[in-house]
Parts: sequence; C-alpha cells; structure tokens
Amino acid sequence: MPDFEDILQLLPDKTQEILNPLWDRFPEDEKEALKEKFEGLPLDFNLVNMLMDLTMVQMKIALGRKHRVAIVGPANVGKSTLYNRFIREKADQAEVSPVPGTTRINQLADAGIFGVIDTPGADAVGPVGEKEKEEALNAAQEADFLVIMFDAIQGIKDTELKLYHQLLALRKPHLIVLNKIDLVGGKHETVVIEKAANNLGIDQSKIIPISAKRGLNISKVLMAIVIADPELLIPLAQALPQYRWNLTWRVIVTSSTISGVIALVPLPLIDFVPLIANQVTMVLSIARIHNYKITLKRARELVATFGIGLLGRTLFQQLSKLGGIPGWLLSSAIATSTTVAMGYAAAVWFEKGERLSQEALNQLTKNLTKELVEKLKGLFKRKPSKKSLEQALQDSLEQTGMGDREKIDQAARAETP
Ligand SMILES: Nc1nc2c(ncn2[C@@H]2O[C@H](COP(=O)(O)OP(=O)(O)OP(=O)(O)O)[C@@H](O)[C@H]2O)c(=O)[nH]1
Ligand SMILES: [Mg+2]
Repeated sequence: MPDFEDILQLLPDKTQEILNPLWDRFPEDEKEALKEKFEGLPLDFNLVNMLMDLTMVQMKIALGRKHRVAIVGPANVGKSTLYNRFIREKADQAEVSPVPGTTRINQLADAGIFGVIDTPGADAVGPVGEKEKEEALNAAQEADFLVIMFDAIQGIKDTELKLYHQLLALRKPHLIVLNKIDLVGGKHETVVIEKAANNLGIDQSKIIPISAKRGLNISKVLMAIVIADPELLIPLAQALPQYRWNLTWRVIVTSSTISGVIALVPLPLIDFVPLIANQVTMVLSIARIHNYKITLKRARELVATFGIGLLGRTLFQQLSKLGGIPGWLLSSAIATSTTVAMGYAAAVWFEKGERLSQEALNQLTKNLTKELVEKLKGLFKRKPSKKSLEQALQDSLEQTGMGDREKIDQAARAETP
C-alpha cells in the first residue's frame, strides 16, 4: 500500500518543492491523520497528480503563506520605481536611476498583503546582462504572481516580445503594465496602448497604463493583483467581512469542480477518499477565510458531521433508478453539488456557529444536482475529457448565480419543483 511519502515522490518537482515545506510545517498528529487519508489511494499517477495540483491551491490558502509578486521586464522601464511604491519600510528602498542596469540582484520586501520582488532588467541579448537576466527569470520562476512591465515609449519590439514569451512559458498568473504613460501625450495614449496590445497579441483591456513615477493607476495594479489571485483575497476578506462570501464561493467553486472531475474516474462511488480529502481541505480554507484556525482533525469531523457522503449515495440511488442519465454524469454532478453543499454548510457554521439543517442540505444538493445534470446533458453527448468537464463545471457553477449569497440561501430553502 502506498503511503503519503510515496505519493509525494510521484509528483512533479515543482509541486514537491512547494508541498515539502508545507508538509514540514504540519503538526505531527495532523501529518498522521493525513497519511491515513492517503493510505490505500490507488497509485494512478494522473489521478493523484491532478488531485494534488488542484488541492495545492487550497493547501496554501489553509496554511496561509504570504504571496510573492515579482516585477519583471526589460532594463530601465521603471521596475524599481514601482517596487518603491509598494514597499512599507524605507530601509527596503531600491535604487532608481536613468542608467539601464541599475538593479543587479533580486530584492524582496514586505508590501503588506504580499511580498514584492524587484528584479534586474531581463532583456539581455548578448553576454552583457546575461547574469542579470538569469537572476530575474529565477525570481519570476519562484514568484506566485508576475507584474510584467514594459515602457510606453520604447514599445514592444523583438527583444521585448521574446522576453514576454519566456515569461508566459512560466505559466504564472500575471498582469501587464505599460509604464511611463505620463511621457505620452494625452491624445496618443490610446494609440500607444493599442499598438503594444497588438504587438503582444493580446486585448488592450489586458494592459494597465501606469506612471510609477507620478503614482498614476497604481491602485489599479494593486486591485488587479488581488483580483487575479484569489489567495490574496484572504487577508482582504479577513479585514473586510463583505468579501467573505465572495471568496468562500470561489473556494467552493474550485473544490466542487475538483470533486466533479475526481468522480469522472469510475471509482467506488461518492465517498471515495480523495473526495473527502478534497472537502476537508475546502473546509480548512473556508475556516481560514472566517479567521478560524482549525485543525485537520476538526475539519474532518465537520465533514463527517454533515453526512454528505450518505446524502450523495442516496441521491445517486434515487436518480439512477430513473434511468436516462449516464453514470459518469450523475456521479460527477452529485460529487460537485454535495461539495457545494458542504462548503455552504461550512460557511454558515463559521459565520453563525449554526448547523445547517439536514433538510436545507438535501434541498440544496437536490436542486443543484438537477441543474448540473441538465447542463452537462446539454453539453456532452459522451464522456468528456477531464479538462472540458472541469471548464463546464466551473462555468455551470458560476451560472447558478450562487456567488450571490441570496441565491444559494434560496436554493437551500426552495422545494424541488
Ligand atoms: N517619466 C517617467 N519616468 C519614469 C517612470 N518610472 C520610472 N521612470 C524613470 O525611469 C528611469 C529608470 O527607472 P528604474 O525604476 O530605475 O527602472 P528599472 O526598470 O528598475 O531599471 P533597471 O534596474 O536598470 O532594470 C529612472 O530615471 C526613473 O525615474 C514613469 O512612470 N514616468
Ligand atoms: Mg531597477
């Protein structure tokens, strides 16, 4: 039987790199509990891998590592100037000068809800600046988020484009800023942005024009970083309660989609171990959003209390008797909706300390399962790939409108017609 260490070994290096330190920070008894969860998990590489990749995000939310945002781009575009806008301590200040190549090494500083990294210019073409480029790419590789900066006057030429593609290849969430927009005359601004977008092959709405020097649109950059990266919303949600359901819903959508995809693999039905592991991590994340630090054991108890597994099995039996619904579709829809119900129950629990009634849970699960079955039936004539199912589930969940709290409250009350 595989144990957790065996499973860790199977993962891609990058994932291991992130997971290992997290694993080390787990208290001993929680490690044991988690190991237990993974015992007997079939060593199907794809399944384990997918589960891990997807739950990674949740793990990070649950444990709350501070995110790192790297500012990268060619030399002299104004990276250090922007970095200086984000830092909190004067001692972290970076040197700014009109001479290209001023910054030689990466520099990390605290920017409040995230860590910000200033990097050297990464546009070396010959041997000059090669070391700096390597340094910058390393920072980008290790960062969780990239602010890719170009210069409004220099524009996007071959070197910039090449760098852009290199950065894209890292597959990091990112945003693109066009700095020194103050140097472009007002009426030329649109043309300059349009041209940059064309050269990069992206929509112009994807580019934020800024002036790091004058402080223009810096708050837009901040908001964009936070919105593009749900994990950064956590400190915000803790500070501003009105964001809590919003963020909780995002966590629920991610987790429920994972559940739906896991259930696509023919498995010993709805209460299969990875599903529970996934729901437990979801509950941990939701707890954290509400400022509770609960143990893994407590999260597991909560998941067990709500009896979601049983609910799923009953529903599966009822609906499969009706016929006309393929097994994969039904099991995926049920795994998804039970996970949503679990997430909702957890949210109510952490908000009010109230236990959601079994009736409300049933109602929500039934209503949502029906909705999902209809949607999936309309979309797929045969069993889809994991990727397309993932997308479809995510879209369908968003379309339910339950990101709006009233909508999900209502679905938990309404009778199934
Ligand atoms: N007009 C204008 N100048 C800017 C702006 N941002 C930065 N600069 C100037 O551009 C020059 C380079 O700025 P830095 O912040 O050092 O640029 P960098 O990207 O860190 O440069 P390297 O470290 O050499 O890669 C300095 O003279 C800044 O004052 C801006 O928004 N508008
Ligand atoms: Mg610099």
